[in-house]
Amino acid sequence: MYRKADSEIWKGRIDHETDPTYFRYHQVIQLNSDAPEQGSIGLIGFACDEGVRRNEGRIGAKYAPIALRKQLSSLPWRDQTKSKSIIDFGDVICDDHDLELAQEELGNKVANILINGKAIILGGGHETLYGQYLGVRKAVGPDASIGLLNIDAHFDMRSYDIGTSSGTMFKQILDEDPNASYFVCGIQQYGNTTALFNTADQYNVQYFLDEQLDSTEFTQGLKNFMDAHDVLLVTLCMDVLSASEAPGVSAPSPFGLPALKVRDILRKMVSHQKTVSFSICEVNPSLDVDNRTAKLGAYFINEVIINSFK
Ligand SMILES: [Mn+2]
Repeated sequence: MYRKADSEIWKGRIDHETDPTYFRYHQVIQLNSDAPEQGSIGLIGFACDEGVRRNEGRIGAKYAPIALRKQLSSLPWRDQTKSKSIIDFGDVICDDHDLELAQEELGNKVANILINGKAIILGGGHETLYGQYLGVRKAVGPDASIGLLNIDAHFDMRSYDIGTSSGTMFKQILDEDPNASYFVCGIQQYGNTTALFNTADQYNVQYFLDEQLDSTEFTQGLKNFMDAHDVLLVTLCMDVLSASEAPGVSAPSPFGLPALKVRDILRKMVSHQKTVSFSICEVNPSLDVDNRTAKLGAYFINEVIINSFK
């Protein structure tokens, strides 16, 4: 159910052995630290696509944690503050269809990381988000208000009467947690049924369609939502991107967002001082084209690292 971080994955070009201005990620990453320093960033993988399988999607996202690390490994390390340490804590694995147990285990790992810093979760199908939420809730206690920020083409608020999946997490959380609220942007008007829009209205979800993201209403709505909560978590579902820029996902969006737009929104979300955790979900390496989606995912992870912990 768990494998430790592997130094074999963190390999790449070396321009200089000792001068940090030449460093890339694989030269600064620490593995499986027992005593992380305060203010560190912890990476934890969630090698799971059981939620995607249950949601009748195309499986393969469980290979993403390794694919994302491989793409991140050779990116230049541009942290000019020199104050961040970054630690890979390995992967929680779901091999036996027991999604609920794996999500609980991910939650425990995330809560541990949050004791000393912030947590970046390498999903996994979007069911990763539920484990991320469990970890944040465990870390901050029951009374803190949590704002869930999702960049996604879909609401992921289906009924879970016949079981939870990668399409039910936000309904699960809102049903069981009165101190959680939900903001989602990038929703595709014709990528969700009318019933799902009705569910979102019924649960007072704040949502913005892909075509509304240049408006002042969006900018102001996002700011108000972030300011109104004690703690924020951010999740990025890679199927929000245009299918041409992110082909390696279970459910591609022909009218999805451009990568630069997602980068812009992501920077706003993760630079907020209340944001403690980010997850990247739904990269599916078995459907990818020339690692395009995994590489874009690694660039987003880098943006999160650079723009948080200021
Ligand atoms: Mn999603």
